[in-house]
Amino acid sequence: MAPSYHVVTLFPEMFAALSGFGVSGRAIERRLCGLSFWDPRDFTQDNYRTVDDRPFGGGPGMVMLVEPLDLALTAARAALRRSGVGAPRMIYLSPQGRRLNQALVEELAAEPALVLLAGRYEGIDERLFARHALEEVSIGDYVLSGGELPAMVLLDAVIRQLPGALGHANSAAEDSFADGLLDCPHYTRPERYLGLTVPEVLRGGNHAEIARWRLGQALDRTRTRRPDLLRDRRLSPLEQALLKDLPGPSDREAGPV
Ligand code: 9WO
Repeated sequence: MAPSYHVVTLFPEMFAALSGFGVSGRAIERRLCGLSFWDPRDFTQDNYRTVDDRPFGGGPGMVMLVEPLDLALTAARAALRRSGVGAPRMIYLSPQGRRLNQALVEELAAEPALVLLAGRYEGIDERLFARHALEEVSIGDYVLSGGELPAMVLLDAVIRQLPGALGHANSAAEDSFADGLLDCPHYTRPERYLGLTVPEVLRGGNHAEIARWRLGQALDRTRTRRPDLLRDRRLSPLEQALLKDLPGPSDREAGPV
């Protein structure tokens, strides 16, 4: 069965950015995964279809009502139950959460289903956490105006990992991040642009040498820009040798003038 992704959101139309374009749009079109929406407003009982109210204790802004969210999450879970999925991971996108990284993306891409909750306003009534086992996931340390963009970021990263989402010519396993390193530089035609040339090694056809150069570049960039990534990663003997041969941080080339 293809995995199914369920999003609880007041703004399902925003997800056209995910379902209408590129790799994710194609994957959904080709039924490599399902994408459905549960609008808390459809689970309100009052004439005004109220989904928010003022915070107890005072303060600015509004808080999302617990009941419409509870009913929307319960409906999503019931739909999954009917399709044979027992206890889906349920994720609330929030700056308080575990930071999203490629390891978590790969974990989530192996799940048969995910339920995502995108909040709005100042947040959700805390009692929702007593009703549902929500994991909190953050895409970075900044505040947005809602969880929809983070939910789309997570789904985009997950969907491109699904078998068949990328052409077999470039599989997700080839991504440099899959390897725990930053990407190497890329070049395409022309060979010379305003006096700027393509590294010689890439124009020769020596594929082993090209692979070695790319790995060296990826290691160099990772050491310079994200040394934290290297500290968390074991290095192969080849990688250790390449790193030793790289110029130290002191004799790096100057940037553009
Ligand atoms: C709004 C606000 C206003 C005044 C003082 C503190 C405040 N906090 C917030 C807030 O966190 N609003 C959130 C908006 C409520 C939940 C949805 N929103 C959200 C999610 N903003 N940013 C995210 C998010 C999610 C995942 N990764 C990064 C950011």
